[in-house]
Amino acid sequence: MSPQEVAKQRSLERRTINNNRVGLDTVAIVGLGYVGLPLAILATEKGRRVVGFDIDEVKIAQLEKREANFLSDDEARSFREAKDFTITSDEKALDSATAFIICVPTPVHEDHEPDLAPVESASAIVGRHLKKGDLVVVESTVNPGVCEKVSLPILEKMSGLTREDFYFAHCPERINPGDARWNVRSIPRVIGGRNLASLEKAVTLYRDLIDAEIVPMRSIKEAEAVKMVENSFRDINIAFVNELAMAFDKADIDIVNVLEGASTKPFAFMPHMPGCGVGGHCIPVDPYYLIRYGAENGFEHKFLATARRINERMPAYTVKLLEDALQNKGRSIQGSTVALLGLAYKKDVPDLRESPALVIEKILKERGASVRAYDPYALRMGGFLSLEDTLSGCDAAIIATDHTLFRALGPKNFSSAAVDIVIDGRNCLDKNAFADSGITYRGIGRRV
Ligand code: SAJ
Repeated sequence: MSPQEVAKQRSLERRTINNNRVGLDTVAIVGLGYVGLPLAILATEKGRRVVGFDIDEVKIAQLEKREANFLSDDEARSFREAKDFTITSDEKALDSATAFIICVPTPVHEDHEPDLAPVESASAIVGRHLKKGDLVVVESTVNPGVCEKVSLPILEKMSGLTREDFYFAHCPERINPGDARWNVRSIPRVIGGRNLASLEKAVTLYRDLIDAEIVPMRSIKEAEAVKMVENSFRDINIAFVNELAMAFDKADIDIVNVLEGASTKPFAFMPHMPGCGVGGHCIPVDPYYLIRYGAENGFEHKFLATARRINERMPAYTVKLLEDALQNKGRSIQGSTVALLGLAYKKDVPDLRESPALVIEKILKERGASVRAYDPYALRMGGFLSLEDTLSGCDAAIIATDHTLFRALGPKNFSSAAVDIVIDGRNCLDKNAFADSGITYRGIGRRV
């Protein structure tokens, strides 16, 4: 950006530009999942006419009943009451929109290579309905450069317009599923624009939608990098405490007590918790994007790759803890019956994407155990419907997700089902309660 543009941008940071609100009254949200649906509902609350589009007709049929099991109570109520909210998989409905927000997932392939197909197809869909003067914002988490190298050319090709004819920006989503405090309305956001005009247009829209700080970045690439850094920061810090947990366990040092101690330092320490693995479609995925991006630029991200390997091995480490405990009792995994408590990738959400619990289940079955899985947020067809049913007749239990229901469990809950080994994969139980209980308690980096 030229010094004049930087100066102009600085002025942008100091003032809101209401005059740009005009022409952005009909907002289309493309992708109605964890990111897109809460944003669409918020836009309706802010008086926008909203077109919610998703290619998944089954999801659309469900949403037409104004139901979605991942919304907060407030969002669910707003969703039921929302006026001027078209929910469709019919592309034609996008013709009326003047602003398009792309909120599709960015997974990786089996080989951990980035899978940009959803972003490409969403860009093509928007491109077919793009008009002069419209705004397109990509919220999907992508590598630096993807918005301008992948999405923008597709928008131009499908619309027959050039990038000078419309506005283009990136505002990476920061949705934190299951978080009661931080949500789409309250999480500050960063935005990068293809040029200053695009930045102004996008900042104006988001300052109107979001009740939190909207921070302009100097480029789309910087905004893309911000999100990659945030999520990779989390993954490496989790890997650090997971490695510490495994090391300290051999020295009989309780990692949870140590982290609580370190958290008393009022500066320069952010606690992360060890556990049986890192799930969800963000934290275990985004570092691979950055690793790929580094390679494209001739740089090898050894640190990120190492952190990924450590976190990916935590499910197997958790099963190893069970194996050791069984062996200490002269038993083996082969032929044992194990209760797997929790399938979701994190606490109090119904989301199983990349969940470590599913990896633990797979390993247990490969090792010849029969697994009785139970998750109150993700009940399986024909599966166990209660904790008691799940535990009865089991040799051991593994807690893979620290749902509130499981956090309250104590030795009695297990002894009443004759379960004498508990592997706490989320260190969420009161370990001291297991002392003298006759039940073997092992956590990740802690034991009785
Ligand atoms: N986990 C640990 N130890 C910790 C924290 C988390 O083992 O100390 C595990 C969790 O159990 C879970 C996984 O990591 O399996 C990820 O959970 P999470 O709560 O850290 O993250 P997500 O995937 O639900 O949401 C993240 C958030 N990113 C960051 O916190 C940096 C959210 O803000 C992003 O918007 C979201 O990814 C996304 O969509 O990118």
